[in-house]
Amino acid sequence: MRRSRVMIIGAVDAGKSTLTHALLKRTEKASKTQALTFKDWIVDTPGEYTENPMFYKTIMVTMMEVTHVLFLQDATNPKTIFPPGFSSGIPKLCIGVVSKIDAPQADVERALRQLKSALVKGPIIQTSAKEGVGIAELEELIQCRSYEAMQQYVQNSAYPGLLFHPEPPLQNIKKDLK
Ligand SMILES: Nc1nc2c(ncn2[C@@H]2O[C@H](COP(=O)(O)OP(=O)(O)OP(=O)(O)O)[C@@H](O)[C@H]2O)c(=O)[nH]1
Ligand SMILES: [Mg+2]
Repeated sequence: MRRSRVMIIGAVDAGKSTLTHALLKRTEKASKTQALTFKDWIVDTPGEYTENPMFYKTIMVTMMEVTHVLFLQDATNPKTIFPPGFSSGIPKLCIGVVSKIDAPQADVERALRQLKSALVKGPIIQTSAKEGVGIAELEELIQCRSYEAMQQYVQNSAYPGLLFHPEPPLQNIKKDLK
């Protein structure tokens, strides 16, 4: 099987380039991304491309070349740029990624809510590219080539910062508490 290829989308400053370098084990520091950037098996995008519908067409065309699309949500950003159900228009394997969980002002629960709204279905993983947290697990998720395989990976993983959305309803809740 050919190697998985991913595209990373998300707001300006969400940490897309820093995550790209972490996944590629490169030590260079990220600077502002100006255009679609092909780095090995990763397509890094400028935040403006997801923020501005004018660029949607360019993004969609390039997306055809990848197997996975990573939706990056910055845990320190109260805002999200992803419209509800955004992933439904993307015929690729979508993965929600929370970035910057190490930051003091990170609000991981908020980022998870934002990604659950954007993603119809798929895994959501918490990461810190700065501290290398969740990066190995994200790499393994990217090796999975179906939603079923990703779901299985999530079920078997010991990493606590990982869920599969939508989560199954809680079992054994006593509906009748009378
Ligand atoms: N604390 C913390 N900061 C991070 C992390 N990842 C990225 N940053 C910081 O966030 C800022 C933006 O990072 P970039 O990787 O350039 O963001 P980007 O999404 O590529 O931005 P654009 O190319 O402008 O769209 C930089 O100052 C990074 O140092 C992280 O895991 N933790
Ligand atoms: Mg960038």
